[in-house]
Parts: sequence; C-alpha cells; structure tokens
Amino acid sequence: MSRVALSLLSLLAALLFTEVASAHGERNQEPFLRMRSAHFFDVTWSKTKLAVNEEIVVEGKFRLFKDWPVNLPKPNVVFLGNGTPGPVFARVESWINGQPAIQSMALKRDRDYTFKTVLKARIPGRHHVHPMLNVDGAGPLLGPGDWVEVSGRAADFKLPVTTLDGTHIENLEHWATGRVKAWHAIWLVIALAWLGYWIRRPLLIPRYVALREGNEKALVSHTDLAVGAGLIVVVVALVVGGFVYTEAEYPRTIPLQGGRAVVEATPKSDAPVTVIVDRATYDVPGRSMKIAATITNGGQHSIQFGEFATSNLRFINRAVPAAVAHVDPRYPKELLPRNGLKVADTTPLAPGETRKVELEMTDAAWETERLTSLINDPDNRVGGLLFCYDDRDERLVANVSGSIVPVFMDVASAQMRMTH
Ligand SMILES: [Cu+2]
Repeated sequence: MSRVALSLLSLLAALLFTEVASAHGERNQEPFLRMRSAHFFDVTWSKTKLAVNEEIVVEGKFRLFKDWPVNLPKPNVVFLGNGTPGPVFARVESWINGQPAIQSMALKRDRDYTFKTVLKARIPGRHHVHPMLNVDGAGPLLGPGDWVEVSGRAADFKLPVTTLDGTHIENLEHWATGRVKAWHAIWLVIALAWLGYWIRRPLLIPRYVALREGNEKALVSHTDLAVGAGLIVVVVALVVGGFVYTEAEYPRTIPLQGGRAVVEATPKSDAPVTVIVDRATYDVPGRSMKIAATITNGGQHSIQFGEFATSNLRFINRAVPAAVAHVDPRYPKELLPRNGLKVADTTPLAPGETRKVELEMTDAAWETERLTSLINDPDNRVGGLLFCYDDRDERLVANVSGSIVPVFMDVASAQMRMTH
C-alpha cells in the first residue's frame, strides 16, 4: 500500500479511535531524527498549573548527538524555542549556557548545553509544552513535553515593556496597532479611488475599438494626465511625510537584529565510558529492543548502567538506586516506560574493565511513540544516551549508536514451524 494511503488510513483511525488530541505531532517525526539529533535530559517544568500572565520556567540540558544523521543539515544555525500548540505562551527569556539566546547561533555536535526558557501564559487551556531547537534545514527538534494548565482569560493578557529610551509600553500586544491599521486604510482608500476612477469609464470593448481605429489619443484625456500627476504627488508626499513624521516622533530606532549570537561551546564531556554496539535488534512482535555492546570503563570508579534515554523516552534501570533517585517524581509518566531498562549482569563494571553487556528495553512505548517505524527508515540506526552511575553516585553520560536489525518473528514460533 502506498505511503499516502497508509497515512490517510492512520489519520482516519486516529480520528476514530483516539479520545482527545493527546499531543501535537511529535510522534510523527522520523525515528532517526528523534534518536540521533538532540537528546534532551534533566528537563524540568517549574509548574504545571498557572494563570494567564504568570510565568513558567522550562530548563534542562541537551546533547547534540555525535552520530548526527547524514541527511540532516548540521546544527550551524540553531534557535531555541518552545514547542507548544500555537502562541499560547509568550517567550520572555531564553538562554543557552547562561548566555542570551534571543538570536540563532552555531552549536557543536557531541557537546552538552544547558538551556532555559521563561514562558508567560497567554491563552488559557491545557497545553503540551516542550523545549525545542529549530535547526536551519533540519526543522524542529523537540524535547520532552509536559501538560501545563493555564487558567484565566486571554483578554487579560498583558506584556508590558520599557524600551531603551525609557518609554513604558503598557501592553506590547496592541501597541501601535492603531497606526498600522491607519496606514493600511490610507493606502486602501487611495488604491480604491484610483481603481474607481478608471473603472467608471468605458472599459474593454470601446477601448479595443478605439485602438483598432488608430484613435488611442482619445483614451487618455488631459484630465486623466492631471489626475495621474496628482496621484504621484500625493503618494510621494505621503511616503516622505510619513518618514519625516516618524523620524521626528521616534528619533532613536533600532532595526530588527538579524545577526547571530555566539555561545562558547561546552568543553567536550570526557565521559570515560565507551560503548561499542556489537548488535542491536528490534523484535517487532515482542516490542523489544536489545543492544549487545562492548562497554569499557576507562574511569577510576566502578559503574552501573542506570538509564537509556532516546527520543525523549527514559528507560530507567530500577536495579540501580542512583538512577531511580535521578527521576523527578513530577516527570511526565508517559515518558518513563514502565518496564524500563534491564541489564542481565548487575555486577558493577570495575575501573579498566571491558565487558559484553546486553541492554534490554521491552515496552509498548516503542509502538505508542511510533518508534517502530525506524525499521522502514533508509538510515537504519539506533541512537541514545547511556547514563552510568559510579560508586560515588556521579553520573557519566555515554553515547550509544549503531545499526539496528528488525526481527519479525519470535524464535519460539519459528522453531515450532520448523519441527512441523
Ligand atoms: Cu507535545
């Protein structure tokens, strides 16, 4: 079946079988994009309920993945935004690594950055709020989303600003919109008058006849010329007059800034843990991802594998107390797959030791988050971050990436078929 028909079918199914819109499209992004671009972690939302005009802080960290997909433009122009259903919040502050992130900037891969956005509630409702990076050419890369309830009335929203010259603007939402409307009205009136002047005259056929008879002089009278000249004078006077008037009223204007901000890249995280993926499989009927990896602990302390994070899903290894302690109880439950991460050998990896480790993540989340479509991707690789905790409960973050092979039938039934 063609892709279009499939997506139409799934759209129909979605319309028929879902309760209310549960999100806003973050699951539709291709798995390779979500698994191997920006990995957000330690994300917090300062509150989940607020009133119009109140502020919420969304902050945390992200790592731009080392194994960035080849078909995705590099993060050379990146803008920090927020993924919300429309302008339901006004973003009043944005920071990357403690520096203002009002403009776009170039960021480096395989580095961690901290971010912070302050959002002011504008429109009431129940909104899914994500941090988001817009990468030029690659599109929006969403972080995890949490539901935030905004109460109050949209009409009460106010965005007061004091400009550099001390002018206090009570509400930026409506400031000077009267003047914008007035200018639109002026030009509309002039355009309609000019159009009306010509339309009331004999139009196409009489003019065509006049042209054919070589009588084109009769088409433009002296009055027409005078009206045309008058219009030129009016238009030029309006433009020049408007410019002079505006200059006099606002002597100091600063154009919109189109430059790029520069943020110093964080030093390379020298996590002494290296992960080499030997084999990664996705068991389609079992909804299970298994990653067999050779992991080397190059650090001074023994480590345990506490969490595998990919596509904003956090697979927690509940056998590691430090990993469980690292989960904020207010973290969105739907992003914490219930079965978590299973590691067969629970003995800590000693300093200098290299071991074959099997990471297993079995959960319906692969299906519900639509990550299973990765088996249809032409770039069939899995990526994520492995959070290791050493014996001092210190966290080390290692990159995990490798090719993945789908398994379409479970071994037991395959064997059954062979014996019959
Ligand atoms: Cu969402």
